[in-house]
Amino acid sequence: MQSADQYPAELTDAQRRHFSEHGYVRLRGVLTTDEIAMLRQAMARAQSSFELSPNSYNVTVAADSVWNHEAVDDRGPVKHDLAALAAAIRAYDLPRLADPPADGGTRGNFLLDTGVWRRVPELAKFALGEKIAGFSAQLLNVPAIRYYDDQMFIKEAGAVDRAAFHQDLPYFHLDGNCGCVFWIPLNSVRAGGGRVGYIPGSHRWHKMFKANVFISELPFPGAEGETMPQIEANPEAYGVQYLEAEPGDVLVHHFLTVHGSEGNRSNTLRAAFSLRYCDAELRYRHRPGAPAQPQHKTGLKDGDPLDDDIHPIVWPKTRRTGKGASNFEIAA
Ligand SMILES: O=C(O)CCC(=O)C(=O)O
Repeated sequence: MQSADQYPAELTDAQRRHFSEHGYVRLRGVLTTDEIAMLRQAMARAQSSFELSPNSYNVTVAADSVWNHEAVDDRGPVKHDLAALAAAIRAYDLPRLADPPADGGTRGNFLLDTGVWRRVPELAKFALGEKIAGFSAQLLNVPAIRYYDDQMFIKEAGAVDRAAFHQDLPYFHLDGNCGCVFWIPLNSVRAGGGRVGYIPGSHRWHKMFKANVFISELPFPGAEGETMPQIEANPEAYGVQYLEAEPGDVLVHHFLTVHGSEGNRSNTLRAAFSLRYCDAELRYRHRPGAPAQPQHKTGLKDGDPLDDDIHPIVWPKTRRTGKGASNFEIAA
């Protein structure tokens, strides 16, 4: 088997074709043991400073409050207005999406944080480095790549909350769809342990769906786009593909690919970083209803270039000027 140390910077035609046709691809064993160790260090640092983040959430605790009709802890002005979200969720009476807990298992938390690279130098070094940026350029087939942002998704043992099916673009303030997300697990992810599931070809549906509140199919108030079909009710009809993964593997999906995740019914942690890259030419476009991004630049108008410090150009290492929106060339 090929060692990740010798993993070619060049992706294979089959990998690029899979991404183009299906909207996702699993890159097996692409991270070295040193990279995995470094990312685990980054994860530990991110967790130990979780409370300091302007947009970290204990999703399980927040969801418990909402669905138990308790007051929600709305800490700090930059976080989501959880009280308003709670009111909307209760008004629509939509179920919380969760898998049944395993018999005798502990109950864990689903922890989410955004923009982790801004306070965790190990993650910044990796995310802004050439390896993943180079893969992005090949998958998106564009000459220059910008780092958009990241999220950290931790599902502790017994964190049975699911992530409702969604596309990522409706959460991003961008004027084109040419981007991809690298989902990097730091432990083995098996059936029932929090796998991500993708709908093959959904990036070619030519649809944008409303961003949802993540653990329920309720769209964010004011979100634009179509209503997401009820995929959870009938995953077979959509051909959902849940992927297992090992440390060293990286799953990549397109900004428009519909995906969601299982709860973690296992007795081990499931921790992943999700790194987002886009065509360097993309510009700002305000996305009504998308969650606030307290670490992004404020006051931008539609069509403004993105801020190079907040969304650095990572491929190649030279600066370019933006020429406007671009869309991924989708195979017919
Ligand atoms: O890690 C998860 O459970 C969800 C991941 C996800 O939805 C994403 O990376 O966009």
